[in-house]
Amino acid sequence: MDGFEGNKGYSERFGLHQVDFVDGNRPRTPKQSAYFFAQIIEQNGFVSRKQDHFEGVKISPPRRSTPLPPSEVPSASKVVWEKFTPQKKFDRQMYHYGNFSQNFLWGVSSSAYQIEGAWRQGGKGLSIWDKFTHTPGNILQHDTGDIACNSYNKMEDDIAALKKVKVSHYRFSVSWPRILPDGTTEYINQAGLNYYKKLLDSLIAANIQPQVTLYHWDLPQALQDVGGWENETIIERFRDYADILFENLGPKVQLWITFNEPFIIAILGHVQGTHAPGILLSMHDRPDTLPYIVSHNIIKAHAEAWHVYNDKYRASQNGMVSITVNADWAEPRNPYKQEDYDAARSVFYLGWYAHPIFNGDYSPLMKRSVLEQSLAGGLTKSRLPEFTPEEIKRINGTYDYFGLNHYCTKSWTNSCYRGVVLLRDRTWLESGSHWLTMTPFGLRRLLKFIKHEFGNPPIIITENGVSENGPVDLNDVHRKYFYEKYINQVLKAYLLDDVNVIGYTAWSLLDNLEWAVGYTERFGLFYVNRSDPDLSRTPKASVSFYSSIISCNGFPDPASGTHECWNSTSTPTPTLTPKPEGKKINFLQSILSFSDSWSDQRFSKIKIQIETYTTLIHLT
Ligand code: GBH
Repeated sequence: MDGFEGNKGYSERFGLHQVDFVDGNRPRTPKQSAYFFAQIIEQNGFVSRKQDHFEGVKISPPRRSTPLPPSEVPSASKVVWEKFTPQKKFDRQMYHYGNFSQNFLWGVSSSAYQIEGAWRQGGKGLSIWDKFTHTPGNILQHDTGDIACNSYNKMEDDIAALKKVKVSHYRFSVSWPRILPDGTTEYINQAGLNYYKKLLDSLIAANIQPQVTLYHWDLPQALQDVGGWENETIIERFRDYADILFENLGPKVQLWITFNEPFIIAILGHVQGTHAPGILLSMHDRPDTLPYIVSHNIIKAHAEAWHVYNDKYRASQNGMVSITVNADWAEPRNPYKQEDYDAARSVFYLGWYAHPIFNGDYSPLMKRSVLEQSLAGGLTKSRLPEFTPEEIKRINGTYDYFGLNHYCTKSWTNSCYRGVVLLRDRTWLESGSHWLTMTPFGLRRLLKFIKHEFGNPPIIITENGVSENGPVDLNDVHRKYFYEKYINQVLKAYLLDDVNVIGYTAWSLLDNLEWAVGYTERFGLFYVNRSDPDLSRTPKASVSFYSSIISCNGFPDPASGTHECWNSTSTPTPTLTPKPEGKKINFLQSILSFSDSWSDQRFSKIKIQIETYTTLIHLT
């Protein structure tokens, strides 16, 4: 316990127990370390790394912490943390050799607004992103998607790029206003349908399977004018749009995605205002139920589209329809601290969408936390709308696989003063995007989490990738590092944890319009020269590297001989020794360019947004 430290008196405290020297009884309070040490004693050392489960470890929170209500919900995150918390860095980084399943899908991904350009060509109507990028102050350096990569007119170049990577599938999205200029079936734009039919034919001719996203954020502006996702009539509009795509494109498509990242639509579009339609909740006189209503309608619209396919097209087309949710992995900052553990558990926002679709209804955890926050905010009932029993039934099971976008892991803590807080772990490598650190280990954990939480569905990783900004360097070592490490973790999930991963899709084929930050952050496997009027595409070094992983269908063991599939220009086959984390890559922090190039007003808007975001994210 804390005691008398010679000439330092009581100012230095070495105790496992704190002693209150003001109180005549000298009460002792155990510190966190006391519990930790007790645990070591109890286990007579450390839990063996060979053991799959983290046994006998129960840590009571320190006496003075704010007690958090125990979760009545058994969360799969617990299973994952218990398995991985004792894992040493060495094991975490250790290479695993082996192959994916024989028909594993290897692809790259893109989205319509980010690459197509041709914003007023071929009868296309306007989308909310056309309006948003043309509104001054919304996009860094006033970039727009007017021309983007001009993929609408450069189909051959894109197909050539895809062939170079040797992908087996290509994920792209359809621009809703290109097919239905005012969002309704009143007028169907044949030129738009023809463009996608031609794209599908070219892909099939190149032996590349298409994976088509119906909605990657570019809502017809005409529908936004009548309330967009807030207006529940959008459910029928989306169903009709889906019906037209299934009917016209379906014979050429086996893999569909209804929505890309509904969480981003709800939060960035309708709370923070950094994405179209640009609603900043705290600055509008809007009900703060908005993101919940938007999400509620998206979930129903997804279910309706799935049912249309199921009822009208499945028998003849026999494809798979699902939704893509985005998810970070959440780590408790200190896994031995109950508050951090609870903090991390509360931020699994993917369940907002996945739970109703995969398990039926919003999760009890979601319901409880939104209710608590609503009551704490002075409301008399929860902000979260309810599904009727019929709706629950209609939504439950509307998936044929699990679509996952994943970029990184975040570390969480709970401080008594500030509540749930996101921390930055300085040891994690950075990228060209301030929000993205290279944290490969989290992908394996997230995959295992999804397996347990959502009934072991087949999973397709529909996006995973990294960015750079600043000067162009075609030798993108950071991207090679990223793909090597992340894909190796996917392999571990598949081979060691029995996760049913059936495909992997790299984001992105081309450097493209990275939404609010314009063309400043580049996620492409191919560099797009924006000062060349032809917008030429040049492969970065990661192309041949990723292509080698594809040809090898994973990571062949060098001990079993030389492998033809390893392209000589890609990095040598990894060795058994884990590579060091590497030097910190000095990318410009995009957050700095925010303050430089965006107006002060814009910057303060971001600060408010970050706060709103932190509050909201906790609700889920
Ligand atoms: C995906 O979103 C998108 O599907 C894809 O279109 C996009 O290009 C890709 O990732 C890369 O971002 O600057 O703090 O406001 C992933 C979700 C949404 C995460 C935007 C980063 C900006 C955070 N991304 N968000 S912030």
